Amino acid sequence: MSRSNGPRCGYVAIVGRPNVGKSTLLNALVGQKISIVSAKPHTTRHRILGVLNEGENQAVFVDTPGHAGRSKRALHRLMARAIHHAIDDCDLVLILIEAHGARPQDLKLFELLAERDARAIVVVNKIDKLRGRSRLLPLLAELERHPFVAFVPVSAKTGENLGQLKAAILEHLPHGPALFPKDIATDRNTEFRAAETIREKLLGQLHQEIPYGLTVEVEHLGRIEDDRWLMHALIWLERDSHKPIVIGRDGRVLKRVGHEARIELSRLLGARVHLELWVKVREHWSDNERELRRLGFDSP
Ligand SMILES: Nc1nc2c(ncn2[C@@H]2O[C@H](COP(=O)(O)OP(=O)(O)OP(=O)(O)O)[C@@H](O)[C@H]2O)c(=O)[nH]1
Ligand SMILES: [Mg+2]
Repeated sequence: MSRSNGPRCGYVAIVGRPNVGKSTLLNALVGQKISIVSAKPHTTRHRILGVLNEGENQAVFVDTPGHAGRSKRALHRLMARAIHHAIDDCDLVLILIEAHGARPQDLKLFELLAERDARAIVVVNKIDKLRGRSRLLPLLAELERHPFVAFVPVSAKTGENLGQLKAAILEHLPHGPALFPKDIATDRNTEFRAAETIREKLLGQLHQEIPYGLTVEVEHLGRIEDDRWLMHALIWLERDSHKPIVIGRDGRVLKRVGHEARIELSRLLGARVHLELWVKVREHWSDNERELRRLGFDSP
């Protein structure tokens, strides 16, 4: 068999401004929960791989943090670097925008892709929110001015049109053998996925600025019986004054977070989980590169 008609395989970066649905799309394409999702912007903080196998073909998706322009915080600088690396290292880029239209932040990303000569598919997400598909026509006409290889309207939430998107992705991947074994769905280990799951549940319960100054560290994860795991996790906050809010009156907020996290962690580990959560304060963790590395953020 010649290389030019063998299987296809490659890396596919998923980029876009915060909250457009990148992580929801990654999970929908791979068919399992790999990357956490929330209604708040800046949910994803790391580059996270998710692997899709379609017959002999393989697409390795790279979820990235939302593109937010310039920021002085070390955490945001690391997030911006994660996006640039993903664009440079991938064979194809999916640039997500919302069906309601391209915003200035989207246009900045279009420019970045053009500067870096990236091969890109525009994914117009959240079409389930549109009243009438004809509303997409002016947007599609506008997008045609840019050198994208394809435009695909989808709903990552309902799964509409994902088949067409998968076909467009595979068509634009290079020929080559699979990079990952078929039973590997992500590059992230269980501790990372567990910490992210707990952070997702916290994002769902907390409001205002607290979620941005919060991170989760799994300090211990071990099997206590065949079908039972013990997990200790630390919730790091930047301010003492945030502690009572995260714990809640009579510990109610933390209890709810623990309950929701336990259900999902049991699914992840395929066993019952005894979860202990502690809330701790370390000022300025998100602006200290050494502290960020200790907490498992990608090296700058
Ligand atoms: N109605 C609708 N909502 C969606 C769709 N895709 C994602 N969402 C919602 O949009 C919000 C953000 O989704 P995420 O997947 O976390 O977005 P993201 O782009 O990864 O966000 P960051 O990681 O913060 O950059 C969540 O509330 C999702 O449920 C969609 O196709 N339709
Ligand atoms: Mg995300």
